[in-house]
Amino acid sequence: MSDLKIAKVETRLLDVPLFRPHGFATYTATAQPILLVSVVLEGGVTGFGEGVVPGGPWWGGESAETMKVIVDGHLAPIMVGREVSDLAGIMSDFERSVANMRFAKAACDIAMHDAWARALDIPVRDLLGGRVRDDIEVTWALGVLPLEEAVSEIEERIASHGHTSFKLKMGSGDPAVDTARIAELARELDGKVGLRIDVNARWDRITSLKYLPKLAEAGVELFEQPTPAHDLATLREITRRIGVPVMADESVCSPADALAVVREEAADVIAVKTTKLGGLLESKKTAAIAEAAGLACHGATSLEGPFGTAASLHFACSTKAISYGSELFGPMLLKESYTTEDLVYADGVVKLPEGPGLGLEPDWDKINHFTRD
Ligand code: MUC
Ligand code: MG
Repeated sequence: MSDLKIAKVETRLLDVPLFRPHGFATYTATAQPILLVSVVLEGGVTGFGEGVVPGGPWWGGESAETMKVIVDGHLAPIMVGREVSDLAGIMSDFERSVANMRFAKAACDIAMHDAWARALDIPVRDLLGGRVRDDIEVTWALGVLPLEEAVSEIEERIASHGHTSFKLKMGSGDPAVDTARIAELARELDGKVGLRIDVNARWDRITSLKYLPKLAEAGVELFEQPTPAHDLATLREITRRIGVPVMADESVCSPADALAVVREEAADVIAVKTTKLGGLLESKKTAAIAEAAGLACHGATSLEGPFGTAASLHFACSTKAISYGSELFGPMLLKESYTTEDLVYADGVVKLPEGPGLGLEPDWDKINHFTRD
């Protein structure tokens, strides 16, 4: 028997209510579906990962349900019986059996990192190269909301958690109305906090070139993925013409995508989501490409729960290239979480939890409560 051998992989679907609905460009979520993946080692240690997309399959095609099919039927059989320290080899074997499905692979990558680090009694950050920081700034994201509600949520978050930057979701309605809403919000806030927008790839070239300059004039400080993922030429045009930093999100779902953005000079910042990239190893490669090219990286989120967010935090705290802050606020959007201790958010930052693995322990009563029948 080897303590590090993977004895079994378990999955369960959770539906975790949000404290308020979160409106995206094409979908409004009231709960976050999460595939909780447990990797159990022969020595008795268990590691946890989360399969999460923002609300549903509208973002990238995968959902918590598709992930369950892929993990149970195709990825778990590759993991079981292998040493967890074969992690890089297991991830590479995933590619031979399953194309794409990066969110599902990320959940397994993270659960294996957690199990391995717990077995070694070290934090996941140490498996990822060690410390560059102990906390990171957190941008709070607002769903699509009427002006008054947006202003009051921003005021509340400044007072309660000291956020200094806010992301506003766009792309859901008439671009003229949507732009007027954000410009009005920027006027009300009068430079008190940083404002950025995420259009989730919903605008075409003409719409972007018409409305983004108005948002620049209103003081918006970052444009996240205004145009479709594949259209790097337009992203480059926006980056060159408007004079506000542009962040690529949907355009970068692999290290090769990051290289394409670098070659096309299509963006200033890359949104690194450990989920869409297929886990911590692929995120490291993506960040390295950005860093070598002089691009900034943002510690982005798919609205993970506590384990997924902690994984992205260990990654950000071991990766110098994550130089453009984070939006690792996912657990705060949940009405209630499911670990014995919560991640600590204060003064605009989230702190890396202490302890082995991801540094969080499951609360099984809550997990059972959120588990889908
Ligand atoms: C995205 O596209 O960035 C992150 C925050 C949020 O509100 O939506 C996500 C997804
Ligand atoms: Mg985005």
